[in-house]
Amino acid sequence: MSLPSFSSLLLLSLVMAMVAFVSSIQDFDLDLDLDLEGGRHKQREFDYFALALQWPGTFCQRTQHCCSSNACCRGSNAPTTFTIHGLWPDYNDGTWPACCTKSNFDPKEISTLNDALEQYWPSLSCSKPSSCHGGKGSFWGHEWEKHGTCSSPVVWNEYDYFLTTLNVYFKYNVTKVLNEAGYVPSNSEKYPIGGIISAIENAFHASPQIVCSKGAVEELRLCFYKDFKPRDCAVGPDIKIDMVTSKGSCPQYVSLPELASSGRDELQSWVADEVAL
Ligand code: U2P
Repeated sequence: MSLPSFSSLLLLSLVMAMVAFVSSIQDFDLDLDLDLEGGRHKQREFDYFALALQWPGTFCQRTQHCCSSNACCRGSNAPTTFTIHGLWPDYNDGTWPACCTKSNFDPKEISTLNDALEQYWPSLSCSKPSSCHGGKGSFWGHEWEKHGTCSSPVVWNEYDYFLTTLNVYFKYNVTKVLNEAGYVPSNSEKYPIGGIISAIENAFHASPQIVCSKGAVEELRLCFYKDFKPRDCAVGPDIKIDMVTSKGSCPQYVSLPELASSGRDELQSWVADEVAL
């Protein structure tokens, strides 16, 4: 067998170098696709924001017992306007990213916002929601870890997430718009859901999404482009019209209940319990 010539050896090593180069490029692509964070695939950038608001008059009807973290139990100081549930980055197809980074909630980072958050973003329940990386935590911690961490490249840190949400909430005052249109809290009136939606569309030039429970408005969502200009919540080109509608789970006529007085009675027994301890 004759030995390979110098030129064929050179050709062979050139080919091998090219194969190694091409496969290193492919490995690099693969690394980008499989960029793991906290053991899960990195989630793609969201399409829009939903500002989710809750109606205490409906939520607080569910209060079984009281605790210091539940704003339903503040007696005459319980909230009587829509309060914040969260600012949610969403996809146009009706799904959403969640728990995107390992950034754990740190209450110290938002201590200067505490008073505003207690007033406008209170928990309306005593139960502790699950945190992203095991265990249970606060309502704010849950919202930051589940949704806030998915808000880049618009919002990058915890403080910005809460401040941005408060600012959007103040700018688009749903309670005021509804009151001015005659939709005031009442335990006897029922209002046409179409009228409520129109009042919001007229004020903000975008359709909200409304969620009901037993015929009462429970949650109302306003939606925004990434620059916080209002946009319709319900339909994008790639979502089926009946998947999410403005009316959500609501009947033709809905109620906007006043805050239940039972919360106040329970407050007294809760305060008494605390004092007795
Ligand atoms: O609607 C029920 C729960 O689903 C989560 N949700 C809903 C819509 C959406 O766009 N994004 C989203 O996360 C909410 O879960 P939470 O943030 O309360 O854990 C909502 O309560």
